[in-house]
Amino acid sequence: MDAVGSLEETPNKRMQFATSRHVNSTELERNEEREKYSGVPVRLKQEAQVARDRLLSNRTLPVSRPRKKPVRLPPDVSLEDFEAAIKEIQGAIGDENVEVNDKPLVDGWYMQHPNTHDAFHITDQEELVSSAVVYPGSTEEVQATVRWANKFGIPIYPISIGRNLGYGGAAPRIPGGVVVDLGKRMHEIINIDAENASCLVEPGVTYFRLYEEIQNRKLPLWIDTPDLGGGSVLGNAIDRGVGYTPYGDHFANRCGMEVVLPNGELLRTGMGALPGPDGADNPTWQSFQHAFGPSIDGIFSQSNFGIVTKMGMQLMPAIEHQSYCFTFPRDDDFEQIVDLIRPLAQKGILGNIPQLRHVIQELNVTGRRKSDFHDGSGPMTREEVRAAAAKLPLGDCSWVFYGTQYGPSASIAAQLEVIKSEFFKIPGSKFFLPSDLPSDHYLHDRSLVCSGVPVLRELDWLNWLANSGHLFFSPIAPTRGKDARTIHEIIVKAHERHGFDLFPTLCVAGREIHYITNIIYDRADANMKASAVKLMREMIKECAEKGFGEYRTHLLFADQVAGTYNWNNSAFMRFNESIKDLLDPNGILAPGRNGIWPKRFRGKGWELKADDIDLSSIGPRPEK
Ligand code: EUG
Repeated sequence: MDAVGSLEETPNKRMQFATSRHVNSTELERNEEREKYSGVPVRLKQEAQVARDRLLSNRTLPVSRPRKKPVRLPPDVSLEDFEAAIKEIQGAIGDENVEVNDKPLVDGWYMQHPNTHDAFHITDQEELVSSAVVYPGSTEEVQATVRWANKFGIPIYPISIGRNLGYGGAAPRIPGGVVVDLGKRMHEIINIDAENASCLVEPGVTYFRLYEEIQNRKLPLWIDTPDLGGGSVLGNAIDRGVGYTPYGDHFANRCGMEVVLPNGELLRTGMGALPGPDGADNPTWQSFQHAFGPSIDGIFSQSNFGIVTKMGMQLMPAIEHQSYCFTFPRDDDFEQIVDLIRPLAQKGILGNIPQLRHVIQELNVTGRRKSDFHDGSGPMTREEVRAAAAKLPLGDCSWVFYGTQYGPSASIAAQLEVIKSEFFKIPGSKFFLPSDLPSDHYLHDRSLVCSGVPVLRELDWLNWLANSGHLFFSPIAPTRGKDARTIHEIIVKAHERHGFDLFPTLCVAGREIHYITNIIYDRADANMKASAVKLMREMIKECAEKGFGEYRTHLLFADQVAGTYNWNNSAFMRFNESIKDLLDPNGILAPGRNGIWPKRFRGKGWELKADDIDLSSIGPRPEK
């Protein structure tokens, strides 16, 4: 594993550390440690190098700048108490496993991502920053960290790998919170059970590593990976991320969890609650999700009720597969495409969750810059997209459907005949296999992802603008043409109002669509970032008015999104708050994450609501 390249471009970067009081290891040593568990596999080294060089060549911002402000302290904690707290946690888990965040912030790139702040800062880079990072090395040390946080009243924000990019990355919601980076020292693949087709992993196990390990052991098993392979298997599942084999619903394919509660107590869910013989883990922990009694796993997903330190995942036996795509000529074919997908998906004829993309993504997934296709500011026109798409392998079209079928070849052939006969009802639609397209076409990468091989291709989007950051808007709509059109029109108009290109990727299941849009902005352009905030705020609001809500969101929009789930006087949030206050009376565990605030912070001005457009300073605001 390799993090691919150093970002060391400013020769005097080390000098800027002069104000630093606690430097436990140098930047380089840290990178080496990280490579071991969080780097790219050898097979992707070359590709990663190319991706990195291309991204950095499109960066005009310096690698880092001197910090404008001193270390951001946790709320209500004096410098003196903070220093005492740091000493104490160093004593508990080792000096070298605690770092104060007083060095220049480095956004890095996907493989060398920061755990100090949001690399894709949507507000000022120094706003969503931690005061320190701690690296527990065991479940016991996670418990010790939690007890320490309770003692000092310090908010802690656990991350697994921290590549939740587009949703806030590794950043704490409260500036000055302490990031608990679990991945660095807790990255064991505890077990791969070939017969049961399952694994048990710690937070720091990435898709890349799990995949490589299964290949090394020559096991006929697939993992399920999202579009990018550097994330945490456990972290993505508890954030309810999505992949593209038949096991694509990651949280649905979990099996058994181990959780440190906010009071430091340790809990196992599912069959893990029943001790195995002679102190061993329960033999059916990774076999049966539900066990006996209430199913509580769900409350540890997209919450802040516990720190998941182990998770079981079911793995899919390897099988033959065939990826393909269809193109559709007109923007207005959209409704009919969605209505054709619905029965195919409900009947299980479509093999995975397919992606329906607008043709503009054929441009940006080549890794080329917007400026290659468009002069000046403002979004690309439809004519410009058309002219550029005409020169690409799929040609001038509007929508592209990327699907994959699974099973013995005769079965795949029969499935494809059914699917073709449906999609060919749309005049002018075309069908492509990977063999019909050049070797660098995106369909070849889809083919890998849809058979559980983690890749990096989707990073190429980020060359669109200089210093590109991105933010996902991720609402759920019914799989029905007219609903899909309603949501699409809201999103189109909002993007037009704010001058952004629209990049829709729809993950279409039988009953619902994850409509993912990737808002790309220049991190050096404060106005564009402010516009992206307004765009998000308006889309969340307008979609909610039609009954469409987000499945996941960036830290800074979590309050607004959570606030839209307000049926019956916000019964759902009141229930969450009851659990939060019961489990975490001191409010130390990830306050504000997923919009859940503990009593200590609730209603004290920390919430960022629909009308909070100015995010230039994150902290308690006067109540309006
Ligand atoms: C994507 C999909 C997601 C998500 C973020 C990005 C895909 C991008 C289905 O969920 O949350 C190509």
